[in-house]
Amino acid sequence: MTILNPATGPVLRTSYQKSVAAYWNDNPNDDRVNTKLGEVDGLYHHHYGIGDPDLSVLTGPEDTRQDRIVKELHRLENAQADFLLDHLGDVRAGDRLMDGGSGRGGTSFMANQRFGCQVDGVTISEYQVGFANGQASHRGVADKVRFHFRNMLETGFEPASMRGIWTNETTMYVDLFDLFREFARLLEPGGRYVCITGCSNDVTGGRSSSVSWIDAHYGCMIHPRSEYFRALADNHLVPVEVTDLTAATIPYWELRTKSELATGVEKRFLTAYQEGSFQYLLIAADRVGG
Ligand code: GPP
Ligand code: MG
Repeated sequence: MTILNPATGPVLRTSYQKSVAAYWNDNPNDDRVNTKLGEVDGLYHHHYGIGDPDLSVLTGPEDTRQDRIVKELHRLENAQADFLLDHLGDVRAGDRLMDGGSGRGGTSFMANQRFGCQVDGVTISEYQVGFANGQASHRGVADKVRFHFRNMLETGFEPASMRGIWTNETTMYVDLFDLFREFARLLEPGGRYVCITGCSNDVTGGRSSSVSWIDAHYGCMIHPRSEYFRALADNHLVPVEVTDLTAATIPYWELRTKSELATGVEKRFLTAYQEGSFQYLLIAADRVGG
């Protein structure tokens, strides 16, 4: 059955998009690294962490060590989302924000908690829409935080309707020129776009085997750093801040290697970051012009 977004037609337009949706619809069967962390405080994330872990979690009683690691990894993932939200600028309770690729909703709930405003999350995974809307009801914020089965490349939302938009590790699934064209359409003049992403480093030349391995693991297509800035510039989005978070995320990955929830991707991230072929970036940009 083809599901239509009433405003735009089919939500999944290509076989690649269908395969990405299938991955995230089937993922819950083998997803303890995200569900166990989410259970700590009810914020379920699909992104990584930043900041200095408290390494004392690795010492102390062995029977509770794994729980301490889980809590610490989750704290670093919350810190990453907080850092992203710090860059959305002046958001008022009457504003509207959009989460592009909203996953299980963690960053959207944190945004609503912080700003008190409406948040619309879009994802092409129907499982994620259901999970996140369930969380919204459970948290008593379903009137303000809503998740939609929509494609962030063609949301169907009204032009200039968003004060801010973010993508938290989701841009590696889409063409950046198509994405930023849609975001430029959705943002009000002076609105802010914030992106946290992993990108390949143009300076090191072609993509490394670790970056290719990460792509294969998640079924994504990591973009070079340069492509972000070309696609932003082409779409009336002017960077106001760029932060290289690579050094800040390495300790998260080191701690994750010590968790029984480790998935095997940890050493690829560590190699890619340490050899310099991959970077973890925050980019904040303003919507300018007509
Ligand atoms: C997944 O987070 C994030 C992605 C699949 C995007 C890829 C990100 C890059 C920076 C390349 P997750 O929390 O679902 O992954 P995991 O299950 O490994 O924790
Ligand atoms: Mg995760």
